[in-house]
Amino acid sequence: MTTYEQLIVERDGAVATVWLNNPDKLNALSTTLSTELIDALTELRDDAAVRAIVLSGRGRGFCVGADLGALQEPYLRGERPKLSGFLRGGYNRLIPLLAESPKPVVAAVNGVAAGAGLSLALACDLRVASAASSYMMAFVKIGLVPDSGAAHLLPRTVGMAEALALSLTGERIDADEALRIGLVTRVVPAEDLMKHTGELAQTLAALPTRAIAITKRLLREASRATLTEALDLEADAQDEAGATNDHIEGVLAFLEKRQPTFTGT
Ligand code: LHQ
Repeated sequence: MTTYEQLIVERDGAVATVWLNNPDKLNALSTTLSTELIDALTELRDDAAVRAIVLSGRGRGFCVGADLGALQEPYLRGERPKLSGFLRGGYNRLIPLLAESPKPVVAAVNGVAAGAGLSLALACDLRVASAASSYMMAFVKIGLVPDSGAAHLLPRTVGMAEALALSLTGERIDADEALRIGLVTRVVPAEDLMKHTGELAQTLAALPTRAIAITKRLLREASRATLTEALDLEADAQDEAGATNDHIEGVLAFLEKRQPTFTGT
């Protein structure tokens, strides 16, 4: 397996856990970290033995977005680099590797998730929150706008009213408030975070992986479709799912009153 400078990838059976590992800066997305994350997620996407992914941060932060330290010198020199190039070359490649991953991706949010770090969490399918975590649409605090998918993902996750409130104020909210507005799926004590998330990921990894991939794609497509179009998308997707070995296994196991063994095929 590849080794990284600011990333740790661990395997436990069919579950891969990806740790952001730039703890002194609360896992700010240095160029190294975001490049390594793109490489690791591409490798995991293409590895059939991996059937669920967990994303978490080492130290007291989950991820605080762009490494602002890298901007100091150019800004002090009076340079005004175009930020679109930075986004298109980096985060815009990274975010789909999470949001459109064919495998279920669980964020284990251990600490503060700010700016593009919150976007990373939003791009995961499920967000399990440590009671010690916090959330901040930090962009406005530095005169920027939501990026790395947050403009799309946040209103779809918490609704437009809460998305506007978080985005316009840059207010930092705690895990309980995040749960109340639907930003996270579950809050657990800090010391239970990885145990709880690991069990959840193992459960997901043992489910029909192809059906999960198709479900993720279908929900994305159907949310942009009319009802008539969605019914059609569902019918086509059901053909795909119905052609998997796991569908046959699921039906036969039910009828034979036994536990199914899904292979992800
Ligand atoms: C950091 C960072 C950080 C570097 C904490 N960078 N070191 C797109 C296009 C192009 C450019 C810019 O950005 C983007 C997308 C974005 O992500 S924009 C949003 C960028 N992120 C932020 O603005 C968040 C900045 N950080 C904070 O506001 C605070 O650190 C929070 C509220 C997240 C946490 O506060 P505390 O818990 O009090 O921790 P701290 O501020 O003491 O930070 C600990 C260390 O981490 C500290 O370093 P030091 O050497 O002093 O111990 C910080 O400088 C460093 N750090 N965020 N983004």
